[in-house]
Amino acid sequence: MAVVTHPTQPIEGQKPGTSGLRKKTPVFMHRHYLQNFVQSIFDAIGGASGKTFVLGGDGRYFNDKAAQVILKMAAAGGAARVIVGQGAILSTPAASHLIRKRKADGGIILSASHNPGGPNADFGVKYNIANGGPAPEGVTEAIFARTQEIAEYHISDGPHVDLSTPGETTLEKMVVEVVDPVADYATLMEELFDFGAIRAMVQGGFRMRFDAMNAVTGPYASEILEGRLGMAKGTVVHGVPEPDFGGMHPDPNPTWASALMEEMMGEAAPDLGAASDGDGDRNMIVGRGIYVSPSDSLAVLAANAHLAPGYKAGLKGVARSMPTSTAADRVAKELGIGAYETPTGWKFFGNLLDAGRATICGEESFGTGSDHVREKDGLWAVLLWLNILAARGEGVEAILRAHWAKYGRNYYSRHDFEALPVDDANKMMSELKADLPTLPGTEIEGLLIRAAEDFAYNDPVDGSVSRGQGVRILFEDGSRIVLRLSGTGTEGATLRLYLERYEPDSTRHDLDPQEALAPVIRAAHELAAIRHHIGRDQPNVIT
Ligand code: VG1
Ligand code: CO
Repeated sequence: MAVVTHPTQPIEGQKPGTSGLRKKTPVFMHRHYLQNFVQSIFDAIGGASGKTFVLGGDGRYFNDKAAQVILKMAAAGGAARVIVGQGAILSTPAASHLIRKRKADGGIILSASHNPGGPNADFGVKYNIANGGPAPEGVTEAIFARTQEIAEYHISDGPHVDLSTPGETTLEKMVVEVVDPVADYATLMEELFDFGAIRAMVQGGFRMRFDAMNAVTGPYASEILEGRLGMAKGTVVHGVPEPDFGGMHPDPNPTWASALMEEMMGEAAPDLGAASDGDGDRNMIVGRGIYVSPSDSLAVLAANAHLAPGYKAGLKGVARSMPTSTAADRVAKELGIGAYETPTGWKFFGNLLDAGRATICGEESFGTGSDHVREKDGLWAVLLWLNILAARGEGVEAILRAHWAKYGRNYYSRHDFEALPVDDANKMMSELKADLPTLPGTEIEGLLIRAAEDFAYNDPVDGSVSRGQGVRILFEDGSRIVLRLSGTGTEGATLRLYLERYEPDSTRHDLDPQEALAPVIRAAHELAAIRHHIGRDQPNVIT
């Protein structure tokens, strides 16, 4: 066994986006592509020598082979230990937990999250730092800079490591420790939530459906929901992770989880429906006959978290991404705690969580989480909902309606326009940005514009500034429009249009969100001249 050094050359476009580097699988499988990026990670963090890493992924096509390459490169770099999930499987939140629990120096997560998997679909690599969270911009920029100048990579020519059973082996001088991917995570969940109360609710006839979408949460949900909480076998559907997610698009929203939506809106709907994404960090919550928008879910969880043992001392603060609705801010105000607004992407919550300023965080894109790890956590959100349902003895609809009655309803929707020509999308955004200074004080569709800006974030903890994080237009009545281009897509550009309107009057809380938002939607199309630039006025996905 020996370390071999291969020449390589800078590869264009290896710039980590919202959540790591995402490309088509064949791109990642192309000669040296993965190796180049992994070596750039190790170089950017001052080498792998003597360090401990966590490694795992969502099980998508190429997950197993990529894991072997990374193990051999870590061994070549002199890493002391790599803790890897059995079968190279770890959900993103479980990886975050392992990094923290084992005090690892960092971790590599193999996933393209909610993007489809398979030989012609998507793959991704993400580096997480010692706090368990996604590398902050300073680190991802250093990684990118390294990809621009790299000349060689180092890899062991040792044999493939058997990852099929827990235990320890060595590769070069590095220990490879294979661990059960579920056990530690499930134990953490038992510490945070009142499993006894949830079990009692289940024994009293409570039923739920969890759609794992053939992705990584299957084994976690089966162990926790059916195993430890005693729910009926079959509660978890699509529970076996498959390399191509069984052809499913593992994005838990009403469009891609349509079977679950249909069941929840039907006659025989169970009490709670939930789904998770490819790597287990997202969640969709549906009550019997009622969909809970992710922004509302964040607000309800923040308002009720104290009912769970892990949060009984109350919250230190609530943080949300800028495009997420302001419903959570109203809860923070009522609780007298801090409310923070960050750019899109979980990496921006890390400092607030580490500094003890925020306890619960959320994004409109079906991501919610807390300071128990440094990633969003799909099953955590489902369990917190279960704990709240058990503690309050009420259903999802009653809880949501009571929330709106108390705080008002923030009607909210996101419209995605996918696979756009990159130049058209960029031109639209730059023309809109050029118009921003002229907008305040003007009226459009009966709405008066109060402010219009390209969002910049000043991190209150480390003082770093992140610019160009999305255009937002704020109206006098509290309505908001946000436009930004996706940083996770792999085909052309994706325009995300976020729409919000506040309705305090509880006699008007039963509108269809698209109807309630109609003037805001029209204003957005006029202001950005969407049809003019991209030739379309209908989105592909509405959430
Ligand atoms: C999307 C979401 C964002 C989320 C990111 C990663 O990014 O909008 O809120 O943090 O995906 O989610 P973008 O740049 O495409 O809008 V996932 O579940 O990686 O883990
Ligand atoms: Co995800």
